[in-house]
Amino acid sequence: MNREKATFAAGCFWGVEAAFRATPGVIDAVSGYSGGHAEHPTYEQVCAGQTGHAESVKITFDPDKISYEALVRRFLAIHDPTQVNRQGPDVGEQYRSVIFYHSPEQREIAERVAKEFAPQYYPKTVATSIEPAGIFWRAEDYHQRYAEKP
Ligand code: MHO
Repeated sequence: MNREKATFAAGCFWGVEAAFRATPGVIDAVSGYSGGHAEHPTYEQVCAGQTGHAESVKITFDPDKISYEALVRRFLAIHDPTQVNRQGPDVGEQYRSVIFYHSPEQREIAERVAKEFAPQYYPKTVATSIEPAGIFWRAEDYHQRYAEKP
């Protein structure tokens, strides 16, 4: 089986992880922190805005079952990409909207799809930033599969 990675930030990672886990072709989804500067960030530090990280979800998918483009479309569908440094009730830089690309091909697809979607949001603009994937810090166990907890 082929495996590829994709990383997205779209607000609180609990819901983002659950949405991607429920997407056919997704093999695994992990909640964590990306796009910041500190090492081994904790949830408390990220929430306090001390580290610059975004709550992110790293996805492993089977590209024969779902394309990267379909994942980007899913990402746009599950949150409001026009919100700046917030997502619904969650406010702060850690909730910003980001596509962390893992290859030049992913970058090209992300930019094309984001541009294609832009008119749909007019007069608002798409705030999603498209950045190279750097270090992904896995979040505390407590945050994994959080949406499945009773
Ligand atoms: N408002 C949410 C944010 C959680 S999410 C993991 C809460 O604290 O319940 O950032």
